[in-house]
Amino acid sequence: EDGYDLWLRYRPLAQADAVRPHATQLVAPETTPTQSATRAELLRGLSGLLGTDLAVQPTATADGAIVVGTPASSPAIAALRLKTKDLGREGYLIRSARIDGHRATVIAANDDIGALYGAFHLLRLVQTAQSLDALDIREVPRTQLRMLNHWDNLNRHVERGYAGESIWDWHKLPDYLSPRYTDYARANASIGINATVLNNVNASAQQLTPMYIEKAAALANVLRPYGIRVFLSARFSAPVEIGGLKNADPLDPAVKQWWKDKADEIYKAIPDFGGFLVKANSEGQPGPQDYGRTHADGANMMADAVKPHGGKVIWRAFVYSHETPDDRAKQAWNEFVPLDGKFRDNVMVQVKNGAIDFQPREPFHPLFGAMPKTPLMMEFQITKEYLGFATHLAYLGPLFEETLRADTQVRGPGSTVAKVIDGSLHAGTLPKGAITGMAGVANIGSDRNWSGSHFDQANWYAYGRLAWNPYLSSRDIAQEWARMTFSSDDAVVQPIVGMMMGSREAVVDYMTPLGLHHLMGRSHHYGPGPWVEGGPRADWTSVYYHRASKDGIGFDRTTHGSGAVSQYAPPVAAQFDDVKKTPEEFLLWFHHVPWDYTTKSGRPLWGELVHRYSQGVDYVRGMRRTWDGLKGRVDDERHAQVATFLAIQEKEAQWWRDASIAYFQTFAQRPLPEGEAPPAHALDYYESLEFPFAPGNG
Ligand code: BDP
Repeated sequence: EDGYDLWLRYRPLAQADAVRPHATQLVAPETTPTQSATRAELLRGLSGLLGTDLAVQPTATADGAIVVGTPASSPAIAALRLKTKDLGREGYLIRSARIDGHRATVIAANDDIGALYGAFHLLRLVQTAQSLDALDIREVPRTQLRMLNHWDNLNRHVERGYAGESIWDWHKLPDYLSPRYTDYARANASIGINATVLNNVNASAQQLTPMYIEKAAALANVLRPYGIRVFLSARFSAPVEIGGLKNADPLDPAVKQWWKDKADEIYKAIPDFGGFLVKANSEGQPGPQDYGRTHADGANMMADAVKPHGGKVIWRAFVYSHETPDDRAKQAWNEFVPLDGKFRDNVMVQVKNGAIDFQPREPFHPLFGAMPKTPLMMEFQITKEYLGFATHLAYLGPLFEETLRADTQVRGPGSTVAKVIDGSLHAGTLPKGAITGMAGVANIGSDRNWSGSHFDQANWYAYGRLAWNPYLSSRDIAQEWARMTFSSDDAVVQPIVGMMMGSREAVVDYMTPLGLHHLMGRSHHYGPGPWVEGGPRADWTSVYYHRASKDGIGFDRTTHGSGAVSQYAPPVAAQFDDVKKTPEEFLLWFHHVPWDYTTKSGRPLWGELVHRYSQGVDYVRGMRRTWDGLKGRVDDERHAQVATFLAIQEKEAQWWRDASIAYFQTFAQRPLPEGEAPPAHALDYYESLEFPFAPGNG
């Protein structure tokens, strides 16, 4: 197996005998493309899993029928008079029922897309060997836009991509539609993803030219039956670059008209086009501030252009100014909070999970909860820019979950980030009909296994499941995924889930323990670079973030330091302001702490730091042992690749530990704690390593 089939492998199931009586025939309409996709998926899945061919019937004539549809598409479902009304367009019911006197399993929805989602759910039940007796399932997604952000360039280079080239073969589009696009759509629909931004946020204006609109339209046609709407990243200066205008000032009538015309042109080609994603005035990208205007001026101008077509504008809050020398962690809040309530109702502001940049661990972004009148969309990074690229096994479910469960306390205890994202926390203050959503920076590429490694598929999967329901547990998701992806045998699943659940924490330990952050190699972010200093911007260096000196280490963001803590609600601010109350995982994020500060373990800070680095490496050794023990129980091809990647991970974890310890010891000026091995090389060796061809760089 090469991993192409993802979690939709549909290999013969050990427990097939128990399921077969529930899958004797299929009653499913086939008059629309979505209905055809639903029927085809059920036939493919069930015949693979059960080794039987289901008879497709117009009505249920025997026990064990699977009956799928909407009240409009299926007379049998209409006759059941199920309460489908409050399911919306995408929700569904799965029920054990009697139809014409026969035992049946019913998948019912209001719309074809809900039925497709229900079909994938039923397949998941079978794949994970759950009983199909007495089913009574009701599912409605908690967020409306569940979106992937591809950071794919038109030349197929993927920014921060570690899985080969872009999946989009722009050159051969619109004529050649790779079958991969359909499999991409199936995989996404299986986890409820319903939107995709095809191109990089560092956008090329070319994407909006007629030739590329036509190519995007061809992709939209493939994705549409699976409920996936296409969005495009828009370059703010496009009116100048491809429109021949003198400027891109959002208040200039000619600029407004240009975007209106552009929107009309796109909607002609893609009637259900989702809208624009915009990165503006961030990291050198053009934006409204170039003309003395605000983010709201820019977003609203574009929102007005897509509004007549039902489009959205998703405006990113990942901004930090070129001029401000202030703590970078504070800048998005400073720029956006004053704009709360000033955006059009079809604008969403997309906020990264943390205020710096997709680090192995960050406290939740202080914007969550701070803009009660603006729909905020979560932005997670599925691709592992800062977590070891494709070769390190790091299951991101716990990272996503930790952020979603974080308590902003803005409306008292229990004001979780998940409740900000699903709109429930600010239901009274958000604009009427405000949209909710989550975005994940995709880890998908042209590699045969899609994500560059077998285990990185789990991050795509977990992201989708949490976008559908931000309250799910990452452990449950790991169980599901491992069963579908590797084996339904518990003796395989449990060790794999065990490996996965601690894997992200291990990366934190061997890269950036105790709240350290942004210590990766300069610009490519491969390997350790705590010594990185100088260059164009202080906040692109490591020394800016760790601030190590003879007296201690860490970034003082308290009220005595940068004051970033004050951007959180008072109870959270008070907690982070107090070194004793700050959770240890954020210690050096918020505090500059002396080397002999006593940590919770009783070890002095220096000893604790070294201990964490070693603990991270040990965890990887443990994963290798566990994985070796699964040889012969997982197919050889995938087993061998994972084993090799784990060996790479151990080597690189050791490199991270050794280089970091060698570097920080020059400040701590203390011996290594007893029993800790010295770094394999001297510091200058680590500093001398260069990786000009590391993948994924901008
Ligand atoms: C950083 C990446 C950079 C992206 C930027 C962004 O290093 O390549 O362009 O975020 O999100 O994580 O815009």
